[in-house]
Amino acid sequence: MAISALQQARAQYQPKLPKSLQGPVKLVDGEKTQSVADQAEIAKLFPNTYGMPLITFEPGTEKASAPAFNVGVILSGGQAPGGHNVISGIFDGIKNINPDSKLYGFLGGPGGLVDHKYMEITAEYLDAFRNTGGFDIIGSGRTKLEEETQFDKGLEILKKLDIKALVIIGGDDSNTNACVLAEYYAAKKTGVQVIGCPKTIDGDLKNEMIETSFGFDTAVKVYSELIGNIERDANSAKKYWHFIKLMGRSASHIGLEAALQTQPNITLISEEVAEKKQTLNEIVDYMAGIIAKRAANGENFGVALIPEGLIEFVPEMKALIAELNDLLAEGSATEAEFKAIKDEVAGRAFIASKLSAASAKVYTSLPAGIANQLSLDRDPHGNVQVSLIETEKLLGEMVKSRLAEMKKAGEFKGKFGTQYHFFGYEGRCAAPSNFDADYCYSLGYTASVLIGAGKTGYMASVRNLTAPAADWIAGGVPVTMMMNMERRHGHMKPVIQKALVDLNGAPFKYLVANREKWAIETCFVYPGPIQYWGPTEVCDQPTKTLQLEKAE
Ligand code: FBP
Repeated sequence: MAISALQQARAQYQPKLPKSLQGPVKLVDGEKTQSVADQAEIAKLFPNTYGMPLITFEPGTEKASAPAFNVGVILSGGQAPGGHNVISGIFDGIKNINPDSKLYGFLGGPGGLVDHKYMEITAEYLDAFRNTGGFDIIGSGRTKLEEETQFDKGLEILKKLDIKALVIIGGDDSNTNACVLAEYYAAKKTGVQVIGCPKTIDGDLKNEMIETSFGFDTAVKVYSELIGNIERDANSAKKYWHFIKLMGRSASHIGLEAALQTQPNITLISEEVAEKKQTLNEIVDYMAGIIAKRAANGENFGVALIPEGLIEFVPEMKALIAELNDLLAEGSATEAEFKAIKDEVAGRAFIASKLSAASAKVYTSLPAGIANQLSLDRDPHGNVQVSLIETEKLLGEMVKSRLAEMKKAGEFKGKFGTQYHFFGYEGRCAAPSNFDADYCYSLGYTASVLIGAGKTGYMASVRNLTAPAADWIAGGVPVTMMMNMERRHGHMKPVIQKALVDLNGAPFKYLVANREKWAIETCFVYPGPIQYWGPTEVCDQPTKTLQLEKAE
């Protein structure tokens, strides 16, 4: 198979490990833990895995050795750069404990465990994937592991393959489910351990013990390169406003980090929109105001960053979406009546007639294309798929109308031409940055040590990430420690608390302190492509988010 020159050279890269993992490892138990909230309920739901101590690794004197054992691994959910290095870390870690240990990969995500689809990951097979992006080594999937029948089906194959431990590499929901599985297998005394690893480009799986999820660093660096290139194009041609939507689902961490790296003119942060209870018109006024001010300075160009989940955070849109979800629920009479209407204008009028007065007003004020997307694009659960809604175009069209009104009133004398972009998939499988290559390998290696020590219900944790890799602190954090109770699909459930952008945190405050200047003046920064070789300040920098948080 042909591989690129970069891939060939990158295959030789030996990821860096923290000092504590470079030789024999000593496990040091810390304080007993409790969940971030709802302690009594969570303790009751997880009698076997609640309250366990934090674990920190230190350099030890005795090399761990054990009879050969088998481990299974699952990649769950959206791709994130570095997943292959987590697997490499697990592989090298378990072979270090006993060279006859084996690693099995379940294929296509959690569904592979339930459907007994697996492969053995051999040294030869793995070598082609070291330091590469993607999840194609075993594939990923979004099947949720939630039902006891799935756990039992999984156990059959784990027992058949004599697997001692399962590593689940996933986001907050997958790690929540990993913990439920750990508890279930512990309660049934199956002898199967479950360990989690924090993955997601969205950056919303983070807390005191998990400083960042893997993949965030590389993905945002890729988007920042592209944004920087667009900024330079905008500043060269001086004729377009680029509206760029960025992945990240509900959280705006990606948009915030990309803004810190590239200093665009406008950065919307969903969490701020929610906090200020901003309406769509207020957001549009804010954007149009900046565009008019720049136009007054003769600058009819700029760059605006828009988080993927924005519209869910605009209270009036949230209410409208909720009403539409109910109204158009699969199998409902209204849905059937609506589907029978072939004319789009009549269809929109029909929907408007069924909505509350407030939601009807918002719905009819939307550009026709967006109103159609809201009523047509639904997921298998009957929900509007907000990620498919072209928020960047919605805002572009609304800003255009607003600027036309301002022109009539003599408040805008410039020109407004737009280009639209959506960056997400471009970054999810990029070759991991040195940071992610090292971080992921360390996470995988950490998981192997936790397995060797017989732990279950833990997430691999590697901290102190703004220091050189040798000084990173590795260990384990009980997953129950990150949990609280939340309402999901009408029921209260224990889940890992999602970390949205903290409006009191240093990264957001930095944006606020600078955004007026960045809006009017042209302060673009062009980060360029990720570098793998060269000066450490170019190749090994962690994200600005991590650096600002650390300096707090
Ligand atoms: P995870 O939370 O599973 O890591 O996925 C994140 C993400 O990349 C989001 O940013 C995006 O909204 C979503 O996946 C897209 O999902 P899909 O790959 O199913 O289109």
